[in-house]
Amino acid sequence: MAERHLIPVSGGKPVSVFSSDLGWAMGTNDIIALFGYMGRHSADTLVGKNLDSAGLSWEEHTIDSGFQIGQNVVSADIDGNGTMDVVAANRNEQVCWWSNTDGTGTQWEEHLACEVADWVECADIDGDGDVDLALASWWFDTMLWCENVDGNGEVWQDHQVDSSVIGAICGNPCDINSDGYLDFIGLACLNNSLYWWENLNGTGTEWADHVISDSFVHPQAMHGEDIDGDGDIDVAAVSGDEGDLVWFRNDDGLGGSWTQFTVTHFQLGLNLLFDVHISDLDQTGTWIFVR
Ligand SMILES: [Ca+2]
Ligand SMILES: [Ca+2]
Ligand SMILES: [Ca+2]
Ligand SMILES: [Ca+2]
Repeated sequence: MAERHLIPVSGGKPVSVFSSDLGWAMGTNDIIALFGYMGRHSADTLVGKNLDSAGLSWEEHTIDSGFQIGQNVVSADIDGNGTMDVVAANRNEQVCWWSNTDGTGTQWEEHLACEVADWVECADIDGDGDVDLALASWWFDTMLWCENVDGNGEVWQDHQVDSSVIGAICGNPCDINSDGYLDFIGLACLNNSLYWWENLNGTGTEWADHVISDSFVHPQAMHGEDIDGDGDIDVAAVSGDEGDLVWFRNDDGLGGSWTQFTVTHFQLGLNLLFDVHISDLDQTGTWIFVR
């Protein structure tokens, strides 16, 4: 049985957390927590916590105390200067990023990237070497991405992937058909469907949609990872209403055929599963996290 460690936070219940080395203690991963629409409707705060090498000592830092109704938070080097920056989306369809200006995690400068989405993940969608934003918008039923035009996060151009995703959440970039081009996975919560979109030419300007499942009730989150260790990307998903955690096997390694397996069923009541992530924390196998 794994040992459990509690990381105390002063801001109530975080709506999204992410791990990244923000530079407070070099070489150790910090935790970023976003406080959003659950329990905190004012003075929403983005905080990071400093970790010692054993993960037992934490210090709280505020990155921004004015980011309202946050939805999710991630981290990547948006301006390409070698420091890990912070990116978050909120339910006002705003996607902001904070530059870690001196690389120590103590000085942050806020930038508005776009106002078209409420879910963000970071990846080099067009393969030109800089970090772009993979986006989903519940409000606009759209999956899209924003191109980091000059590579320093100052100028962004949005590109549509699919504008008919009813109840879109979670645009997660991963290479489903193993051709070297980053594809998208995402879900239509109100259509009970999970999809992937194929990045046809590798530049993110042409996409083809493919169904993973059209009968998964009210999906809330999904994440791509090689769950069975056979070299291709599979997909884990959670249903908030049903309390189901499942994974879909990428049968042919090309995203053309999927088989659903149930991991577990949670007796949690309604709407209590919000997120799923996959990681090999201890190099002994794959762990699936839900929240
Ligand atoms: Ca940076
Ligand atoms: Ca790019
Ligand atoms: Ca691909
Ligand atoms: Ca696999």
